Amino acid sequence: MSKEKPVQPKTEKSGVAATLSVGNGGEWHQAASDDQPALTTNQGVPISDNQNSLKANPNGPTLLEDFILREKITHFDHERIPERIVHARGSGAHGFFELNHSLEKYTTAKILTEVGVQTPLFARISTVAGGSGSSDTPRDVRGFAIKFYTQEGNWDLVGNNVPVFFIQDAIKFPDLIHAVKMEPDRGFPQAASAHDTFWDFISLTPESMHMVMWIMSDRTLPRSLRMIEGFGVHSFRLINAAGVSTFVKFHWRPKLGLQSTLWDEAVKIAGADPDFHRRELFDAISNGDFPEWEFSVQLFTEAQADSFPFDHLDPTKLIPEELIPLTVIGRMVLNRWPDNFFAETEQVAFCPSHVVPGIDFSNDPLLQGRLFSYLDTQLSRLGSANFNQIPVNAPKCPFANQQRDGHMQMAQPTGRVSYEPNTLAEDSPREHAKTGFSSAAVEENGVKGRIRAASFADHYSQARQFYISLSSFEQAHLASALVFELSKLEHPHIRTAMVGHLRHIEESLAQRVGVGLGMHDLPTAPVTAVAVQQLPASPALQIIGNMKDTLEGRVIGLLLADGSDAASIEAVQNAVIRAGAVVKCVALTIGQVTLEDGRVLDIDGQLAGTPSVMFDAVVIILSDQAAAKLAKEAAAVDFIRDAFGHLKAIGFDRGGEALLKAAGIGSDEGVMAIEDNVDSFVTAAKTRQWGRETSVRTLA
Ligand code: HDE
Repeated sequence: MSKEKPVQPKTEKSGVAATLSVGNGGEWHQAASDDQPALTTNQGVPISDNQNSLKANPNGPTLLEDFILREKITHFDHERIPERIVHARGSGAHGFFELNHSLEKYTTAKILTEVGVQTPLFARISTVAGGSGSSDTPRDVRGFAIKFYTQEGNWDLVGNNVPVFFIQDAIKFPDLIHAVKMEPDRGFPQAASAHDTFWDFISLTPESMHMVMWIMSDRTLPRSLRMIEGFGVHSFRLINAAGVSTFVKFHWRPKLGLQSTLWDEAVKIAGADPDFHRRELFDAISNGDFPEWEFSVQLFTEAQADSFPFDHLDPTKLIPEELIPLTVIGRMVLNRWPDNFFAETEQVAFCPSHVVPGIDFSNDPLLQGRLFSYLDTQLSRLGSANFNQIPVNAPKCPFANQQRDGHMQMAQPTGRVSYEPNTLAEDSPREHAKTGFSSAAVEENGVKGRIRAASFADHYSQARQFYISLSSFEQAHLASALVFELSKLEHPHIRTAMVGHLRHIEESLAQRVGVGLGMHDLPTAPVTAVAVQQLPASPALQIIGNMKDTLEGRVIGLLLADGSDAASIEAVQNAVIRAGAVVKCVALTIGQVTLEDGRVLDIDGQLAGTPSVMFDAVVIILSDQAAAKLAKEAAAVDFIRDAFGHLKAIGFDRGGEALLKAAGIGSDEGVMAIEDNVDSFVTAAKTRQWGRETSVRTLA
């Protein structure tokens, strides 16, 4: 549990019955008291009637004269702004960054040198492909964008939860996104990559194979936004006081550890609660259980970079931790949900080009293109070059320049001078050579052209390295994900091309996927520019091997009914809460249940609307009669079958056991009587029962 003071959601007066009066037409008016603010137009004119438009007579036409109606409707008509072309669906929160290790040797950026200082920030975590109303749990990369409001200006670190990208050059981005978005003639699929145009493009883009391994892995099925990593992806530069620059990669690691759902679970969550991730983040922050990430850097010199078996400027490559270890330098805590979703989460405008003195770009051609794209997109999305004046985008340090006017200008500068240099306004802002932003003094030479560096030619070695680094369970999930996605294609030649690529990554993977797709012979692998290197496995890339031994942030579901045993419930509640998790009680109806000792217990969720996919592990505590009744309820049987199928720990008492039998659930290490055994249940709940998987599902 975080130590920071909890931020409670604003209290709303609820349950206060409104005093209503009835108008001539039977419409209701809510009575206002003198101490309530007057409802007004945008011009401040008080409104006497907000229920009826102005009519020529009781049954007559509405009058054009009704400026109140016209203003209200016109404003409503313009309430939407274009959603982001990518990353449209996102959840944001305020927080802070605190440095605990100075990088003074490498940079002048105060945010990275002043230990103990808390820098305010706004974070937005998003899916990529779906529209703003799409669900939270498709198989997709998560955007991980942070706006730090530093003392030296805003620094936007606009990353993803995957450390590499699909393409090596920005010029290919519109094609990639057109291919993954819904197909233009039919308008589907929404928020899904399992369709022909995506895989057609990918099959013709061998540089995307490393990213393909990541997106088909469990990384793109996060259990919670609090359980994902974040990566700056590109190499950046840090510049120190002597003007010397060092390359850097940025990493975020979640305090709660990495955790993913299974595919079947993610699909069912999307139906049960399309806002699963957003709600979970909101609840955690509202309860003072603040999400936290460690911030780390990988620092390396040009000489070290030259010795890597890949080009670090190629965004389809990562630098294994075994090669350049991570140095933890600080932490990020998210502790305040926005007051208004539109004003903040929707209007926040991230731009990788927003850097501060002491931080600079590398020549990564993808990053170079991004430096243009984001500012351009904000202009069309927010409609004005003054988007920086929107509170969530404005720096929190002083800022002043001679930029003027434009749509929706909020500032009202005074005086006759709007240029620099000048002699007429002594107190007007000036350039400061010493503290101002300077680019790294990098020498550039060579022949101009539309060129791809030869050092970018190896497309399969790191894809292979990622695959062989995974646990056997994760490898199986990855293979099954490929089978699922490719099975959706109408054009078999795309499937064939993809399996051909897999042969360069790992023959056994190609074999698994080929068999899963019903291929008799494996297709020939495509030509490669360079031989695939046999890079060593990097265990740091696993999820399962790196899960944290904790129940913090997890939720345990108790299936109960009238007559459930109070002592068993209490024992589970105590143990689970001690372990840092939350308990939610589910019953056939919402309200309360009366336990066997006569006590009443509040119920958090109605069974049909609260399936077991909402929980990390479940406990079934029922009287014999309740078990017999629930055995006839499909929702109760599904609750248990899904918990078992999703490899969750299941605890039970005697009645619970009867329901398990009725659901046809056998026993294994993760299915246990809780009597005298609550601690074993808590231990089992911290992970999935991986050994069970092959007994419930045929994996590729
Ligand atoms: Fe983005 N990307 N991107 N991207 N991206 C956008 O900017 C773009 C890339 C990322 O929560 C857009 O404000 C190009 C890599 C995040 O508001 C747009 C290229 C990475 C977000 C855009 C890339 C990202 C965006 C759409 C290839 C990880 C959401 C709306 C050259 C390092 C930020 C917007 C938020 C959003 C362009 C590739 C991350 C169109 C041209 C690589 C997290 O400007």
